[in-house]
Amino acid sequence: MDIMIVVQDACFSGQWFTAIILSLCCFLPSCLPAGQTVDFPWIGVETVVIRQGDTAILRCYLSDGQSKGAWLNRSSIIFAGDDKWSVDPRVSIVSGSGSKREYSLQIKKVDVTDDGQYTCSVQSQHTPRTIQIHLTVKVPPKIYEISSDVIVNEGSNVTLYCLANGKPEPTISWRHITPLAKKYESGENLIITGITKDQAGDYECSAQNDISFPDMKTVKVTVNFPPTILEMKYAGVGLGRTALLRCEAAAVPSPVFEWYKGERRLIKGHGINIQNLSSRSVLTVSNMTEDRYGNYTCVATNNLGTANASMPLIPPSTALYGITGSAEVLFACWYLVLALSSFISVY
Ligand SMILES: *[C@@H]1O[C@H](CO)[C@@H](O)[C@H](O)[C@H]1NC(C)=O
Ligand SMILES: *[C@@H]1O[C@H](CO)[C@@H](O)[C@H](O)[C@H]1NC(C)=O
Ligand SMILES: *[C@@H]1O[C@H](CO)[C@@H](O)[C@H](O)[C@H]1NC(C)=O
Ligand SMILES: *[C@@H]1O[C@H](CO)[C@@H](O)[C@H](O)[C@H]1NC(C)=O
Ligand SMILES: *[C@@H]1O[C@H](CO)[C@@H](O)[C@H](O)[C@H]1NC(C)=O
Ligand SMILES: CC(=O)N[C@H]1CO[C@H](CO)[C@@H](O)[C@@H]1O
Repeated sequence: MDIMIVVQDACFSGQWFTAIILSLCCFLPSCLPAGQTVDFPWIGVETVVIRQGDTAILRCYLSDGQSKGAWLNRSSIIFAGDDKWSVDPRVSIVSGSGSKREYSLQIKKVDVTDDGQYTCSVQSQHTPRTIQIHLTVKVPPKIYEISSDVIVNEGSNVTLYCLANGKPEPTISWRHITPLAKKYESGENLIITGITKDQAGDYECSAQNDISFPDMKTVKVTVNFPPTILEMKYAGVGLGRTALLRCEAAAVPSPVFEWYKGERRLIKGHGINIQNLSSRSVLTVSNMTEDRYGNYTCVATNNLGTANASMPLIPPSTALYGITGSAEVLFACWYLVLALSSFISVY
């Protein structure tokens, strides 16, 4: 190999720098005829793996006092002997004395752009050596974009996305945060076709690679659906007492309640009171009179639909327990339970 002879000659004539350049030249593709690669038995190839932001030390030793070294980042010279050619303040030489003189390259605050091939070239009186170090920079996963919270109607198709970067490329997975914590197929996009109300809630995107803890973010999915009446209850009472009717509905968004007696809409006032919480409404009829017995209807409405349920309010004489002292106590007690439970919201 002609170039080797030139290198050797340069070394013996003390032109160490020329020798370095010449030998380094062998690694630069432009120095070689197209398509040709050269195998140097005196090349060491190593890999250094480092996390972004950490300090990397690429080890190289000069065998004796006469040897000279140089460092290259791909094809550009960083150091030639003790002369710094690079303007990058993060790079420096870690030197040492002794029989095995250290000539290592230190790179502070390593970034992804530093990833690549570094070459330490050592020129000695006898044998030139080249050490190639591949610096692999790894980056923890980071979610940089995710769907914003969505509100959809039941039955819609929903697509959520989650974009993350990292090195190696993180894998993205989705989880529905429910007691069952259903897992979905991995991928940037989560597609839910024909969403049901049970699928409402928080969806967690997790981006994971082998560098550190996964990065996680959540998207809230609100599923609107029309009302259904879950329950209608009442505490019937005798004349002059207070009756309580409770209507409970499931709906998103929260329904608006209306009460009817027969065909007539009931409004507040004249012994009638309507109190509503997000999912339930309580109708209070104080000072029960004969004409207030009858058929009561609760109507729950939201922007997706309406639902109703009816129930007859009848005097206790026709009820299961009849008008007895103990029944009155029982009703009073039931009334209390109803009154209390009505105001303990399910949410
Ligand atoms: C290595 O070279 C690349 C460009 O080729 C540059 O972005 C990077 O900062 C360099 N790193 C060091 C440590 O010199
Ligand atoms: C939802 O997706 C399914 C299957 O991809 C499709 O057949 C349907 O038409 C879509 N529905 C809507 C409301 O876009
Ligand atoms: C209850 O109704 C009766 C008969 O209508 C009436 O005389 C009485 O004042 C009412 N009491 C209350 C507290 O409204
Ligand atoms: C109560 O009223 C509703 C609606 O007005 C009606 O559908 C239902 O048949 C009535 N029930 C009785 C027992 O009258
Ligand atoms: C109650 O619902 C039925 C259908 O389920 C409907 O025909 C009726 O009009 C509703 N009544 C009221 C008062 O909204
Ligand atoms: C949201 C809702 O249902 N609001 C109703 C609560 O009750 C009053 C009567 O007291 C109604 O007027 C509201 O529409």
